[in-house]
Amino acid sequence: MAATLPLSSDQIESLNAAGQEALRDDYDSLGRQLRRRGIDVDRIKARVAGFSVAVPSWGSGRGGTRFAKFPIAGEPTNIHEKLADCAVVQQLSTITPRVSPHFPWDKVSDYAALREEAAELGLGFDAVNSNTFQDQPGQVHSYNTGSLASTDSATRQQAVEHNIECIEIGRQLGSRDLTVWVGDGTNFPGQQDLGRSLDRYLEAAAQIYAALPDGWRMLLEHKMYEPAFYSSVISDWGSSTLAAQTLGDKCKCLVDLGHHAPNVNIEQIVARLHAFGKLGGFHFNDSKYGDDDLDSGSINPHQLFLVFNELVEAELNPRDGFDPAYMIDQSHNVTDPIESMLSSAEAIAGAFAKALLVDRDALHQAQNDNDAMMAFQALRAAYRTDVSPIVAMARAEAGGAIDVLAAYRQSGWRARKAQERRPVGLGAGIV
Ligand SMILES: [Mn+2]
Repeated sequence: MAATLPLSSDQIESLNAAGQEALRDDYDSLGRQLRRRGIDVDRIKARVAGFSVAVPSWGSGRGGTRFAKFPIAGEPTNIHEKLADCAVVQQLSTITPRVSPHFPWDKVSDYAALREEAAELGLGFDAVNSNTFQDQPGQVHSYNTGSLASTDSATRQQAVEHNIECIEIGRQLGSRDLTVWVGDGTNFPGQQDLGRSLDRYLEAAAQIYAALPDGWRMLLEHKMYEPAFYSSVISDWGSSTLAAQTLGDKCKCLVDLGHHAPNVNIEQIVARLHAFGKLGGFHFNDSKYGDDDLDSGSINPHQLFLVFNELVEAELNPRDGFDPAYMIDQSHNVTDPIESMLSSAEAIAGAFAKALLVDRDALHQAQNDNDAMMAFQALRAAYRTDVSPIVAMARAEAGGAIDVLAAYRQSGWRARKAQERRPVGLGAGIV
């Protein structure tokens, strides 16, 4: 099907034409530098061109905190407008070809039509996300006592049925993963029995697991705190792994960068989960103090690189079908969400490219020799390489923009949408 892309290809091409010569110069220069290190720049570029990361439908809107959300004019207010904005990100960046939908936020009456609408925009669908962390209008049982781990059996059943409905919607959209994150937990010591709440969660989650179609996976996303501030039922990768192991082979863990205590060694968690065939997905973002959901690579790009270093190691040593679902998961509180997703996609692809530059033989040799300094230098040499010409060249060759932000701003997309779309209301808005 011929895609009907949202932006003018001519405009992108003419902007690219102006930057083509400088990019070629930088790319060739980097190519010479890498050749001296025994690396073929075109091979790295081909790997970057083959890389992709999903964007969440809700990421196309402004996020907020529990205090406030400050919407911008021209924000999307329904799944159709969200898809259009995600298509802009894909057209310019060329590495975000799939959208991860969220229900009930993205509910429509005809999912076959929605799938077609996305395909016409050059998009497919990634993991389906269920939502049992807030109540919806007309909902019979409140999640104020929790969802899958609620003490109320009817509430647990409602949460199970919602997840099964998400699987059914996902089947129609062409998804193959269900991501389950629950806000269940407590705010007071003693509020719930820590053991029995996990028992209830596991019993309910097993009912969802039993409904998984062939070829589907259930991804458990852990989160240390918020909305529960004393204890979360699936608080960390330990709880997540134990739950995934209890539920079965089709259940994997999903690591969200921001869902850990400050300074936790997340790259090691990646390695551990992979070692047991339980790494099912990764959510990219960044944080300074807690689960800030800041833009990927904006605070700690070195950590992002180290995570990708483990993902590349994992890919080279596959166990139990290494095929993690990658997604950007951030809250865009002060930027145009499209610009944040463009900038983040570039940061993520760059971290992947740097991880590909690591001299694995040198690294492994130094590790075997217990040469800490040279092992570190193998990583350092890759990390300090400016890979932006590789990422930009891969993008331009795929029809994207050399300078994604300049191309987006020149397109006037948001100003046009501000005329066409209805305004978003004020209010609190945790994404
Ligand atoms: Mn997440």
